[in-house]
Amino acid sequence: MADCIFCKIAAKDVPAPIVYENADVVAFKDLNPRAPLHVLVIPRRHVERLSELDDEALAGKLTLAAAKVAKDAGHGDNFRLVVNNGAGAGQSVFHVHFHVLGGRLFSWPPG
Ligand code: DGP
Repeated sequence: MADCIFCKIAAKDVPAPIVYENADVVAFKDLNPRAPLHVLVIPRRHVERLSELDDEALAGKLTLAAAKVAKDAGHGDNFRLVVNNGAGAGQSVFHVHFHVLGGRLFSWPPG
């Protein structure tokens, strides 16, 4: 989508520290990290939010890519996966993304 910053990152029109990519997904470091490991995993295809993602295979690929990113960063045993779905849940970029967070302790419930 023309105006989507994450589409531009996936297309490499906007630079970002990409840590993993394959034919379907791209993973890059968050601009405003909230943990020593904070990577965003996105589908190359523009989908606004998780509740609009209807491709089970793609959902699986995003999940497996997130686990791989955590494992490759040395946090495979302890990491948190977060999806903010909708503005009320904290979503600010409307291209679905999984936050992969690791490298510190996390409280529960999340704020
Ligand atoms: P959310 O609030 O769940 O929609 O998270 C959006 C995240 O995207 C936020 O943690 C900051 C990150 N972000 C926004 N713009 C950019 C960007 O241009 N580059 C990178 N690397 N991250 C970005």
